[in-house]
Parts: sequence; structure tokens; C-alpha cells
Amino acid sequence: MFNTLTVIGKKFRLEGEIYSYQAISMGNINATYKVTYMRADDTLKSYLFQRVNTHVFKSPVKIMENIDRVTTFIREKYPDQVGLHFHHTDEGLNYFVQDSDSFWRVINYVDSVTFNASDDLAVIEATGKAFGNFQMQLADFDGALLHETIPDFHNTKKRLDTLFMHVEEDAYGRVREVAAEVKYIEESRALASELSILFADGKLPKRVTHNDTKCNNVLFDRKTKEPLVVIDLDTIMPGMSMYDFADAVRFIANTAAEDEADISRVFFDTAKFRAFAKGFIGATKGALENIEIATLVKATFAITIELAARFLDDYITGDKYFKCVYPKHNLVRTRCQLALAKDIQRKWDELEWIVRDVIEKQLSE
Ligand code: GN1
Ligand code: MG
Repeated sequence: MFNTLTVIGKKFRLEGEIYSYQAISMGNINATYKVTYMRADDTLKSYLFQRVNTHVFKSPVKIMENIDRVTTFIREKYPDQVGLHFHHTDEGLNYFVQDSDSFWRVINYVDSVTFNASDDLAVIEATGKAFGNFQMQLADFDGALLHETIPDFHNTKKRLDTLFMHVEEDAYGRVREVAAEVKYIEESRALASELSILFADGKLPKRVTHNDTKCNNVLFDRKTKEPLVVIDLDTIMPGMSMYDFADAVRFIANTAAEDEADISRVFFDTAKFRAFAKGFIGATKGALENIEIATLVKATFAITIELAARFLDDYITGDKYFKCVYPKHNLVRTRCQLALAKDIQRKWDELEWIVRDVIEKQLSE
């Protein structure tokens, strides 16, 4: 690895010699390394080297164009904020293709902390605020400038259609084992698909969205625990604001990990939901339309079913998309998301009430 990183560093004209490096377990798709350089004046400077998974991201150059446009826009609009800086090669590109399967990019390392989970409601509210602000920052960015790098990324209806098509094919003989999971997704199909159908028909607001709003995609200041910057801009595309909200609470309000094997530990925590909603709605106050606010809970259910369907689809088609740490990892993820979806369904009315209550309290502030 050292030799590869050395070549990449030279390509991006980084100053000094590699002093240390470590693989960072970040995300389920790309490979990331933190690489620290010792410069001529004996100071250390760290970078993130990322090898983009080109099986998942089939048009990585378009992704880098999207990222370039969005980061430039945010930097110009908010010059005092911590921004993401992608380095350029001597050809002036913000990526380097080493061979057909090796697509690299280099980002300045931002000293910060991230949370994979948190029981601290203040941190959860701050995460909501960070993603809400991100939505607001890009409110006047022209979505037509963005490539749709993964078409139908959050088209729940199409995701479910794909799953059921692969269930029919059963290429790996795994469908027998997942009959109960397929049945529940089938029963949820209409409800979970509703928003994506309306969106595809142009009946819901189209915004520029992040599309991967897990809490570990927000960097926090080590000391103040205030959000610094939203990262992982690979999936920025036109989309639904409520799906950004929904994907975040799907992850952060789960009482267990996204891949918890013991589903008796998996619940949807309404206090965490409230905290995130407070941050997100507070930041987007006045900008979201009523229909977007009114569908936050439905979107939460929909994206949880969508993720279950994506994990299950990967399982029955041979585990080619998400990184798996053990053989049935995708099945475990599926079961966990379905347990969460069932709890969201049980708590639906209470969640709707919480959204209304958060709004009323903010109006009276
Ligand atoms: C993937 O790799 P990561 O964690 O950034 C996936 C998301 C899923 C997530 C589930 C491009 O994101 O859509 O919600 O795993 N990203 C892509 O953990 O498919
Ligand atoms: Mg991501």
C-alpha cells in the first residue's frame, strides 16, 4: 500500500514524504486512508486518500464534477466556513485514474470528530441542524448543473421493483431463506413507494439533496462539539428534502447499529427523532413547503424499507455492492432495517405528533 500511496501523493503534488498512514473504516463503499506527510520544515500535514468504488460509482468523473461545483459554490457563498478541499493533479484534475479499476482523490484532512451513534440529544439536534443548513445552503444552487450520477438512487418504487425481479430470478438460491423478509416488503410496497411515485411525476418539490445523511457524515469540532462541515458528497443530486431527513433519522434514531444482529435491541427512539427534527426543522424553517413537512414520517418509513430492500437485493444477488465483513452481513442488515420499519409503523401517530409539536414550539419561540 505504501508504494501506491506514494505514487498517488506525487501525482497530487503533495509536499514532503509520507510519515504515516492508516486505513480508515469509513462507509460501506469506498476505501479511505489517512496519510500524514512530514514537510521540509518538519511539520506534519494529513490528507485523506480515497479510492472510489467504480463498481458502485460508474461515472466517477461526473461525481467529481458535481463535488467541484457544489464545494466551489459553498466556499464562495460562505468563505469563513470550514470547507472541503480536493487537491488537483498537474493536469488540473481533482482525481487520478491509476488503472482501469483505481480511481483516486485526495482531500485535506479536517481535524474533527465524527459519531457513529450518539445518545447525546444535543449532538443529535446539532446533526439535524447541520443537514438542515446544508439543505438551505444549496437552496439557490441550480440542480440542473448536477449529473444524476446514480439514476433513481432514492426511487423507492424502482428499488423494490428490482428486488422483486431478483427474487423471481433467485440466482444464488437464497430466496427460500428470506421468505418472511420478502413478504413484509411486499406488504409495505404500496406505502413505501408512494412518495417516490409522486416525486417522479413532478408532484413533490425537487431540491438539491445530499442523499446519504448518516450522522458520521458530519464532522464536529473536537472541543465545542459544534458541526463543522458535511462530508461525503458522492451522492449529491436532485432529490427530496424529506428523504435526507428520513435517511438521517433511520440511522441516528435506531437504538442499535445499522447492522445489529440481535433484532430484539432494535427500536426507533422517539426522543432522538424529536431531537433531530428540532435541529432540521429549525434550520430549514420557512423554506420547506407544507407537503415536505407533512411527509417526513412517511419518508422515514419509506427509506427504511428501501434500505432493507437494497441490502436484501444485494444478499440474493451475491453481495456485490455493500462491503460485507462476514457472509450473511447483508441479511443481518436487512433484518435490522425491517425491525426498525416495524417499530416506525407502530409509532407512526406519535411521530406525526412530534413533528407537529416541534413546529408549534418553534413558532411560539
Ligand atoms: C452506503 O458507504 P456509505 O456508508 O457512504 C450507501 C448509502 C447507504 C449506506 C448504508 C452510494 O453509504 O446509500 O444508505 O451505505 N451509499 C451508496 O450504510 O450506495
Ligand atoms: Mg456515502
